[in-house]
Amino acid sequence: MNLKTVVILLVLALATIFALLGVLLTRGGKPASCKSQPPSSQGGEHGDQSLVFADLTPEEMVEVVTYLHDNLGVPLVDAYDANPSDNCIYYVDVQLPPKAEVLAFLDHKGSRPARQALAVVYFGNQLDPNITEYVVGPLPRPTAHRDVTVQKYGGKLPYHRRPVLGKEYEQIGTFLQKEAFSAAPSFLSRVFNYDGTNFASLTSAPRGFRSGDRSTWFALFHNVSGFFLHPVGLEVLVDHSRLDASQWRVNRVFYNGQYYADFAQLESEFQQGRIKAEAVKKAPPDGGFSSLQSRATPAAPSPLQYEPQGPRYSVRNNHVASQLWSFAFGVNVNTGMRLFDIRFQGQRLVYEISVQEAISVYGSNSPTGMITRYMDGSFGIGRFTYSLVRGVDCPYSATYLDTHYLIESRTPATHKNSVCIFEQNTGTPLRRHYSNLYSLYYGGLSLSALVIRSIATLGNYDYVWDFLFYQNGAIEAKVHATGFMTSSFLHGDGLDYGNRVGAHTLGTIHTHAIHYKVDLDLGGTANRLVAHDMAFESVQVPWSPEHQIHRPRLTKRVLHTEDEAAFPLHSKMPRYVYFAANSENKWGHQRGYRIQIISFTGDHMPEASPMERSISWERYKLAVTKRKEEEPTSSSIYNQNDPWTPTVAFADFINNETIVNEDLVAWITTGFLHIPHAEDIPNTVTVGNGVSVLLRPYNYYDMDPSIYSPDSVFFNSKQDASACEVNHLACLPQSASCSPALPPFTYEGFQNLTRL
Ligand SMILES: [Cu+2]
Repeated sequence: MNLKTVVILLVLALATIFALLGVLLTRGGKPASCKSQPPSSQGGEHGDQSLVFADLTPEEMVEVVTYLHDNLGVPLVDAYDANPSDNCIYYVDVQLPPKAEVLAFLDHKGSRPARQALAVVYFGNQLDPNITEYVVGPLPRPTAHRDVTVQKYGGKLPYHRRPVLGKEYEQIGTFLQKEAFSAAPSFLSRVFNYDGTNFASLTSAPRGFRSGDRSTWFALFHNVSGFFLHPVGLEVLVDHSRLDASQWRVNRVFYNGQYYADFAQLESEFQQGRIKAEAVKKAPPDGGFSSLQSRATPAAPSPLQYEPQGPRYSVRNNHVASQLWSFAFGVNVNTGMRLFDIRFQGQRLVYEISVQEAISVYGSNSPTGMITRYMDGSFGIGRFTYSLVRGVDCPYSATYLDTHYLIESRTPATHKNSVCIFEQNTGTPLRRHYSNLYSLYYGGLSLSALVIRSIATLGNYDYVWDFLFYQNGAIEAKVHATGFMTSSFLHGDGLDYGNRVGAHTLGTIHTHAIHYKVDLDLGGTANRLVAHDMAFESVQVPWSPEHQIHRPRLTKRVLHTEDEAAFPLHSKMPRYVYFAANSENKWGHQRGYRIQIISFTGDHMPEASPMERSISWERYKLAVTKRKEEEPTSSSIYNQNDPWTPTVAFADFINNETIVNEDLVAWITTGFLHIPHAEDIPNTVTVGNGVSVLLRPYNYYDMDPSIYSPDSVFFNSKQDASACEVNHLACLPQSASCSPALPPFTYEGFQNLTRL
């Protein structure tokens, strides 16, 4: 080989290296940003009709508060500062118009219903203290208010049923710190190094054993990050039933398995050496095992979803629309997210779907744990719907919306980015088939869902509330539980009530149950409820009569009354229960939507319990009743503090009325048992802790409507599947090789703090 050949080979080699480098660099370079589409170019149609369901605007809230201050004729204290013996506005929320008025407006060109507010007022500064509910209107400039309490509840609302204000909790804290604890100075300082700040407390509820009681057990924890996992073993029962806080008393004290009359007795027995003090190691400020701080440094980002040509849904005011779906939404201050007028391909399927209540019933060998039956609606699922974190709580590129509340304050609070909406590709096929018999083809459709979500944090727990809309016409209401468990100090026979999850921490057994209201309207409001199931029949084989076979047979039953349509938790419910319209599909079947419940509930509470009626909705996995304006909700915020005389007892809704060709509501219970275990530390995970209700078409359409989805993929063996004209997925390298324009990360969730 001469020198010339060597030089030529060298030049060729270098050229190849540069060419390869060029290719690699281009591939590694940042692709162009995705085309941004005008927000409504791919979504569905919006009118302003959905505003009939809209939550109050902050301006409307202010108008209502101003009106009440000017017109109630009594002094009103700002609820933020109100003593139990004051009058104050507890909350103001929208008062939705009756369904008949709304339907006349939406469907029959009727006039727009008057816009009104519901104001709940505590009258503590009266001879006969009570809670009064007013409808105030018309908005935006109210001119009248009407007391609706007796009409709604059949009588006045006794004052003792009122939810506890933040101010009352603060006063209890002050009472404990300034008064109660001062009777046990050496016990507190020597056992806990108590310095006036290093305790956190958690309330229990209900607060006693009979109507009128307001005695609450508070469990004390080390005040560190994730304090729910750091019980100190000290719990205190405070009677705060008197309206004058100076008359509040400690009724009982509990420490490490023993009960004491008060702190003075505890102190005296401690000084006499009769108390076995458990040496608890001081927790670090970040909580140690309860810390949520990452234990690893960030590495490569997790997979992201993006919309190459922008969102395929749009949002205007409280209305969401995609090519297939549309609905209105709101967040009720007590019960949380609710949707109205859900339509698929323009046809209404659901008038209302809403969360009614979430309850947890606890067991423990400590008093706070064993008495706890939290009814979260009373604490307020909506008001504790906080800012969502982009990229964790919802996809990074989701649409985020603010919500507004007026509760325990004269002024509205805005929770930024507390509702998110997105379309999600689950990465699973909604349907698919590969054929290699007789003909070769493939047909499929990716499973993507339009989702609206909010997350409520109720003290220790976080509930993720989702409503999902699928391309086959199905709707799913889903809830996941996450956040911190609450715990008891491990002592004695504690392991009969849960698992040990820390040095002194008992994760206490509890149930989660959630109640949904689903007001389906299929082809109008007159619907019926039908059950289909399967039974084996024993038959002689026609061609071989000496043999018998057991043949599955379809059983069909129309459920005629509310009693027939109420399915107790442990009853055998037909596997197909569906709402049927007064019309038929192409094949002569009544058009229907099936209710499918994904739930793991067990016993809710023995009916012998004096408080069972207050959660009697949980007796039934499904109950279908005739819809009534007088039966708007299955629970009440007043049930928590007086469950012995429930303000709303759902069981009373079931009184054998006919449900054939009536406007029907399905009330659905879903839930699960939670035995906290080591892997609930530091937080319970959503995986496996989700339950849901599915509304699925059952002969409603003539075939699966997803066949019309533009996302469908089909090709056969004679086609070139890699050609863009044949298969839209083959276009992706061109049409979707863009990088999403991600908005900057922002978070404004620490601006509306809960008072503790
Ligand atoms: Cu739990």
